[in-house]
Amino acid sequence: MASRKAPGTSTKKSAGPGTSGSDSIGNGGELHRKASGKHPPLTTNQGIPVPDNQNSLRPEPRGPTLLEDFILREKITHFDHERIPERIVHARGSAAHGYFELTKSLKKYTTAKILTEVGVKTPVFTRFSTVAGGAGSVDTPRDVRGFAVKFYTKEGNWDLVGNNIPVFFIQDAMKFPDVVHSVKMEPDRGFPQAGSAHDTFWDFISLTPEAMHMIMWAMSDRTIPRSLRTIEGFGVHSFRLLDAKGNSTFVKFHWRPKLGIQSTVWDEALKLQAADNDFHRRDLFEAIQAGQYPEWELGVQLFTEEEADEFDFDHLDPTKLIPEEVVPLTMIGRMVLDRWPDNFFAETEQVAYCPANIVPGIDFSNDPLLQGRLFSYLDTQLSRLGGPNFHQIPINAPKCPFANLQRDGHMQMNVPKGRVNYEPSSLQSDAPREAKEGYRHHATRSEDAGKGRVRPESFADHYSQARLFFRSQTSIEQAHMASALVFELSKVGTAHVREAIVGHLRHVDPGLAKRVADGLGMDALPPAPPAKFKPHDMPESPALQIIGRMKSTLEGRAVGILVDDGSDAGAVSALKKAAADAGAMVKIVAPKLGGAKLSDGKRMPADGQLAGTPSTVFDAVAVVLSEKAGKQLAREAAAVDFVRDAFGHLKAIAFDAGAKAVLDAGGIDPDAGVVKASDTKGFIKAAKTRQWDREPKLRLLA
Ligand code: HDE
Repeated sequence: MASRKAPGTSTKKSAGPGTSGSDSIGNGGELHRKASGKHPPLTTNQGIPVPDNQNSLRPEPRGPTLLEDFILREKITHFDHERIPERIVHARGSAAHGYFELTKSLKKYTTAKILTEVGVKTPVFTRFSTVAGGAGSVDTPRDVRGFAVKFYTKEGNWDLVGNNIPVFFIQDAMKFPDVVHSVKMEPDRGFPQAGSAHDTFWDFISLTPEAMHMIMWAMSDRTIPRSLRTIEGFGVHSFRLLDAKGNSTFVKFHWRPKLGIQSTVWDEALKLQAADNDFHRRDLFEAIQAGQYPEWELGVQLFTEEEADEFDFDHLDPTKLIPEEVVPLTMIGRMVLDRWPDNFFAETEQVAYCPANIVPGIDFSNDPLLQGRLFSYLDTQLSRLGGPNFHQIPINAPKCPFANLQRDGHMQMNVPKGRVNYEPSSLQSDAPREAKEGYRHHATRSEDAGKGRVRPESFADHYSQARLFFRSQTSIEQAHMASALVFELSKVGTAHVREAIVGHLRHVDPGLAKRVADGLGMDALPPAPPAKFKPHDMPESPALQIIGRMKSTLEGRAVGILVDDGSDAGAVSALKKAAADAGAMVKIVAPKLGGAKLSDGKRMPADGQLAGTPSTVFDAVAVVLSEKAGKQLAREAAAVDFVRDAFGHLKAIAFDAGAKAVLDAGGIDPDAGVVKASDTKGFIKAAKTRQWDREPKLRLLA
C-alpha cells in the first residue's frame, strides 16, 4: 500500500503523521510564494504555531482524519461561521474612510463641537449602498442609494444615515416592513433580485399614494448614478439644532458632490450589470487608490418653528422636501474620503450605523419615520452582529473616551476591572458617574390632543410635491422618467396594478399619465383615484434637476482608448495626454491583454481586454486603428458594440481613418460628439458632457 501515489505527485516519501509535511503535498506548495518580507509565523487563534497548513491529521498517510486535529477543527469552524446575516435592506455597500472639516461655524444655533469648531478634521467612515439587492447583487440596478456617514466626534459618534434622495416612500415607520417586503424578491418565487420592476412593489405603491413623490425620484436618473462619487446625500428628516440655552432651530442636511451630480442612461445601467457587477465599488476604489479623493460639501437648510408653520406642507412629513428656493442651503463643511478600508468584512460589513447615534447640540424631530428608525437600527444590529457588544468592534467604537456600567454579553471584548458595576456607588474611585455636561433633549411642546394611532391631516397632500419634482425637470429628464415608468410597469403582470399607477399619475401630471398609458399600450386613461387633498402647483425648483446642474468636466471621469497593432502612436499619446490633463482616468483597451505594437514599433500594454471592457465603463472613448486593424475589427462584435454603445449612451467618440470602418459597421451617423482623433480639443470638449441632443434620434422615449 505504501507504494500508492496520486498521479503527478512527488516520489518523495510521505512524511509520517504529526511531522511537518509542507512538502508532502508534493505539488509545489512554494511555487507561488513570490511576496517576501517579514512573514509572522502562522498560529491558531490561541497563538499556537502551525507548522503544516496543508494536511489534516491522520493516523497513517491514507487513514481517516482524527477528531483530535484541533487545528483543522478551529479553521473549519471559523470558516463555517464566516458569513453573518446580511442587512435586510442596504445589504450591498461600499465604504471608505476620510474626514469631515467644518468651514463655517453654526455656533449661533448649536453647541455641537462638530458643527462649531472650524478647521477641525473629524474622522468619518462613509458607506454607500443599494437598498433592495442582497450583498452579492450588482451595483447598478435602478435603486435608491444609501449614504451613511459615521462621524467619530470628540463628543461621541454621530451617524447621519441618509439616502441620495431627499424624501421617502412612506410617512410612518409602521409601513416600513411592508414597503421593504414588497420591493425585495417575491417570497414564493425568489425573484427578481435587486429591482423594483415587479408586481408586489407596484401593487403596494398603487395602494400607497403617499409614495408618489418618492416614485418620481425613483423613476428619475437619480437612481442610476454614474458613480458613488457623483451622488448627492440627504439626511431626509428634519432634525433640531440646540444652543446652550436649549433654543431649537430645525435643520435638514444635504451632501453635494464636488464633481457634480451625474447619472447613466438606462440602457447603459442595464448593460453595466453585465459589464461589471462591481462598477461603483471598483470606481470608488480606483479613485481613492489614484489619489482622486471623492469629496462632498455639507449644506444645511435652517428654519424656525414659526417659519415651518408658514410652509404649505408639513416638514415633519418625510415625503416632503423643502425647496431650496424657499429655504436656501448654507454650505458649512466638506467631507473627503481618502482611505479604502483595510478589510471589507471588518469595516464595511460590520459597521453599524444608527440614526439614534447623536451628539449634544443636535436632536431629533417628531418625524414619525425618524422616530421608528430610532428603534430599528440597534435592534437589527443585535442579531446581525451577534449580541450587544458590537459597539466594541473597532469600526463602531467611538474614538473619544467612553465608560459605563453595561457589562457582559456575547463577545465581550473588554475586561472591566473592580467591584463596581452599578451606579450610584461609593466603593471605587474611578467608577463612571453622570456627566456634568451631557446630552440634553429639546423640551418639546406637548400637544394635548390625546394618544392615538393617527396620521396628521397636514400629511394628506400626496401629489403636489410629486408634481413639483416632475415639472421642475428638463424635458430630457421628463422623458427618462416616463420611459422608466413604462419599463417598470411593463414588468408588472397584473393589469389593475398598472392601471392604478397610471391613475395616480393623472394627479401628478396629466401629460405624464398620458405618455405612460401610451407607452403601455392602454386604449384609454384609467380613472384617477379619489384624492383627499387636491394637488396644487408649486413654483418650479430647478435645483431638483440633474442635467441642468451637471458640471461640464472630465475630472474624475474615465476615457477608454481602443487600439490594436499598428495604431498611430502619436495620436494615441496625444489623446491620452489631453484626457489626463483634463483630469480623466485613461485606460487602454486592446483585443489582447498584452496590448498592441503601435506604429512606432513599441508595445503599449492594455488595461483591459476588449471583450471584457466594453465602452459602458467609460465616459468617453477614442478608437485609433490602422486600416488593417479597422477592417478586422469591423467584423468583431465587441469592437462594433464598443462604438455603438458609446454612441447610444450619448458619449463622445474620437476616431481616425482606420477606425471609420468600425463606426460604419456600428451604423453610426456622426454628429457633433463624434470627432476626428486629431481634434483633441474638440474631443475633450465633447467628452466633458453627454450628447443629449442625440438621444431623441436614437431612442423612442415615452
Ligand atoms: Fe434604514 N434601515 N430604515 N432608512 N437605512 C437600515 O439598519 C429602517 C430609512 C438607511 O450602510 C437597517 O443596520 C426603518 C430612511 C441606510 O449600514 C434597518 C425605516 C433612510 C441604511 C433600517 C428606515 C434610511 C439603512 C438595515 C423607516 C434615509 C444602511 C440594516 C422607519 C434617510 C446603513 C441596518 C449602512 C439600514 C430600518 C427608513 C437609510 C433595518 C425601520 C428614511 C443608508 O434597521
